[in-house]
Amino acid sequence: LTQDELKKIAAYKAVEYVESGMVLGLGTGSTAKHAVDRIGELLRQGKLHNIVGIPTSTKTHEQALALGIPLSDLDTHPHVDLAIDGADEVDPFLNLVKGRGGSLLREKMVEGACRKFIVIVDESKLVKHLGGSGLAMPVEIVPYCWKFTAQRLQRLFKESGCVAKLRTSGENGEPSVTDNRNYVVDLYFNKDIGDLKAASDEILRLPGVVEHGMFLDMATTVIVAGELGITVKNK
Ligand code: DER
Repeated sequence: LTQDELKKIAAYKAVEYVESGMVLGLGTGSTAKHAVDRIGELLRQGKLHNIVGIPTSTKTHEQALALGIPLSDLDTHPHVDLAIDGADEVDPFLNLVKGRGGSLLREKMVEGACRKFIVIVDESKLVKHLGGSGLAMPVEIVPYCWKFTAQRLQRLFKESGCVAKLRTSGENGEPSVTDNRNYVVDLYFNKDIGDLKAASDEILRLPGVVEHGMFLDMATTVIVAGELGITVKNK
């Protein structure tokens, strides 16, 4: 099975938890895309009805709109029944790294407002510790004096050999800009982050920081699709 087929299997399994009448947080990324497609399909087939979707990015907003999924936002629906979204890393305690797609702020807002948050991953996302895989841990920051903020982030985790890199897009290396008109600094650790809560607090205390990609104690269920089948992990 290809990685995308595994992502689709996990996504379809998660949509089985969707009931008619729900207000749904719609995730962002290649795995969540399958879940949003599936919700649109079930609505079209009349197997689901009066669903309201709260998209976690303009990209998901456009996808859901094209599928005819009725959309709203957190101002109108401050309490969300269920969110389904992917993740970049999942540790054994269901803590996540998210945001490599750059949507972490709206994802964390929507998923933080949910009664249930189902994470859908293929087995390659499972890690022992967050941040140790050498992949990026994203931090959304304001554009003003981004170098100053990036330096302060890097210094925070000096002993973890942390390197902070501004996320750029396109060939001319312009800074990537999020849906909220902010920048993203990716933190690269050469060993795992250790005390996640302490790291989270220290990052959020920096005045130029908007939000980071560690989703601690937020997932209620993680659905993992692997070669040997589907595993459902509950908090
Ligand atoms: O950027 C994000 O937060 C995405 O949800 C990411 O965590 C998972 O993206 P993927 O499903 O394309 O791997």
